[in-house]
Amino acid sequence: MERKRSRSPRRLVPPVFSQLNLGLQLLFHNSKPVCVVLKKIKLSEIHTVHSEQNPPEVPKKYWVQRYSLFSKFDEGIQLDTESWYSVTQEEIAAKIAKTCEDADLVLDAFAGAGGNVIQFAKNSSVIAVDIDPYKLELLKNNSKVYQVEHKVQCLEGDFLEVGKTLESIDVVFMSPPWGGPEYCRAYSFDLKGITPSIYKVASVCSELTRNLIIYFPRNINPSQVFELLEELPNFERKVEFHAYYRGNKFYTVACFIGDLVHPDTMQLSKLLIESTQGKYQESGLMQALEIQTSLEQKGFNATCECYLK
Ligand code: MGP
Ligand code: SAH
Repeated sequence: MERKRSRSPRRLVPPVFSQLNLGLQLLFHNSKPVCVVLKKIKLSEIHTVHSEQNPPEVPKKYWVQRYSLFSKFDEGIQLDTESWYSVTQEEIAAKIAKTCEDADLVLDAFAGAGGNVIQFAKNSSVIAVDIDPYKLELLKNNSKVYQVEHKVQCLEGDFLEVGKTLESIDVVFMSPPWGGPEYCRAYSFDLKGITPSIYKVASVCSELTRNLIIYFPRNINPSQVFELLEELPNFERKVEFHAYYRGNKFYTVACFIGDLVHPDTMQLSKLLIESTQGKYQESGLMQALEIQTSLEQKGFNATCECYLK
């Protein structure tokens, strides 16, 4: 009898790499252009410590990585069960915070025990929202360990409600619940499974900011991320994916949407010309003037108006 070969989801090329090329690309989603950048970001070796027995309530896998979660772990960091598996590793949180270090005010819509909040608070004031009051207790404790507690304002509640009460924020970050460690069993993570609805969350964010960063599992499907743009009508249609790697292990993805993405405009103009052949009626991707200038330099005066909004 012929044996069927089954390939585990882990061995397949993840959707983000099967659908996108590294570097800059112009794609069309729902017939509208989206400027997409995919970068691989290398992390240093994980800091694992095997010497001590893990406490019974903490899975060994996370316990041995505790100093990669928080380098100051021994100075009094506190986590609960959900935080152990969902906290953002310190090196990744620091890299994300670096991308928006000039922001005065950052909002973390799903703040948890503070993995991201602490790194944002090194450069910016931070509003930390969480529906679970105990998470905010942990976050306050952990912010003290890193001496940034004076930069953090905690708001308890459902972000869908709390977000509506806020005004203009420079950058909104979120690392929503992915449904626990089982998320990676599927080849493609379904954004529709996130509670609360990520589409409703994006819609609330569209009133608050022009800069959104979402932390996603490695099996994220990019076309579902482009669907989020429908909830963000005021945003530039630009999305940048940062795929984090440790050695050969693909870890997680941060997705930057809006003004935080700064693609090389000349390169983008070239892509626009090549892929639309001057037929596309509206751009929405860049300042019209920038497009006009670069098109003129290439002798495309006649098609210029096609690209203006
Ligand atoms: P992981 O999949 O548990 O670890 O999470 P790893 O080492 O990739 O597991 P493997 O055994 O499959 O190889 C990796 C990272 O994703 C964690 O350190 C968290 O930062 C983040 N993460 C994991 N989960 C289950 C969640 C979640 O539910 N919500 C959020 N926001 N982040 C999560
Ligand atoms: N980035 C965090 C981890 C976030 S885990 C860190 O590094 O520590 C996701 C968090 O979302 C959990 O703490 C959970 O309590 C919170 N959450 C779930 N539903 C929420 C909602 N509707 N509004 C706000 N927070 C919510």
